Amino acid sequence: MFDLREQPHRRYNPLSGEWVLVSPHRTKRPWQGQVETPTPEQRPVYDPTCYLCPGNTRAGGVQNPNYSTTFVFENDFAALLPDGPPGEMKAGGNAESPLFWAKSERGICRVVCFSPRHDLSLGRLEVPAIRAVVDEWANQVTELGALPFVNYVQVFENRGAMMGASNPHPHGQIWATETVPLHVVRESEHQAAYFQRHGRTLLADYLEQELAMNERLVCTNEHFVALVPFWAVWPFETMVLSRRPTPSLTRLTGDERDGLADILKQLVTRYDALFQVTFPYSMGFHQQPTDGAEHPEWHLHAHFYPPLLRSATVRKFMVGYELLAEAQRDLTPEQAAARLRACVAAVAA
Ligand code: H2U
Ligand code: ZN
Repeated sequence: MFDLREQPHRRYNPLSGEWVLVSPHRTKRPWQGQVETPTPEQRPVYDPTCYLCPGNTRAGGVQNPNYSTTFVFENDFAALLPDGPPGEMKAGGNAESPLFWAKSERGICRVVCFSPRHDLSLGRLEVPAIRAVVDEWANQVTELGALPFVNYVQVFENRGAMMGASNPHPHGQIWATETVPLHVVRESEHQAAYFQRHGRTLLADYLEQELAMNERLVCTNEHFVALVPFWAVWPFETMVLSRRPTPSLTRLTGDERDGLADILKQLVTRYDALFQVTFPYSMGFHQQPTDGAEHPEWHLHAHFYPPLLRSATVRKFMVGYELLAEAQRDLTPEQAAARLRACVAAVAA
């Protein structure tokens, strides 16, 4: 019997069907539990040159209103457009060939400002202000998901220049598309197969066992749990799961929305404390397609994919073996969870 803490092994991701190579022998030294206190970067409350601040003019020439909570606008440089032929297939080369497929894709891209305050971030907003962001996300999913040609609404945030965010003003994006995108399709298939077989959501069963094992939990509250998944690829990757299996942000109760706001604050505050930096990441929610069907197999969750490995500047690169063969990590998910849990002192301070 091999030991997950000692020997190289591969772990299976039951949501995506992918594997990750784990090399724990390379980081056997126990971590000494040092807790760092974050020093918030100094940014002005209002920046006259920021295209997201209230009252300012955006790159496209439109002026933002003097908003006081959240503010949503159509992306001025949208990656997708709502007009065009519906899902039309076209061969790019030889019309008869199956090797040059293309399919038209319609969609809507929006930007969500989390707050009028230029100096804050998702982790530094008060819980009621984060709750307003949760409500905005849910409203957007309802509104965009109701459009006849929209089958999936992806809510996400790129945070930090390292992840390609174009501006430090707290904001995220929403892309609503005609096609259910690749990673969501994979998770749909695996959750559907599991639900059909067991009559429970894959993530409800997973969460129950994670709660019992208590090895990879980062923080919890009455309605949500944040943990480092068994199959995490990025060093400090986490997942946020609802305790009650619910397929969508739109189905959360008021109390659950408060719970989500609270867990997001707890988690992001820990990230910021870990290396004393506004932790860069891409995060986003996965939920049921908005194709009009019921999706009892879908269990709402968020993924956080942060690139940092050892410090504010030392990041993990997905290169070499990972690019060519398979994802790999040295730090185990259990070690990563312990380090994020240890940031609790800094969070409480
Ligand atoms: P990111 O920081 O995650 O890149 O999101 C910012 C988005 O805001 C980006 O997609 C849009 C960009 O197209 N944007 C506008 O719509 N108007 C602007 O004036 C500047 C940026
Ligand atoms: Zn701003």
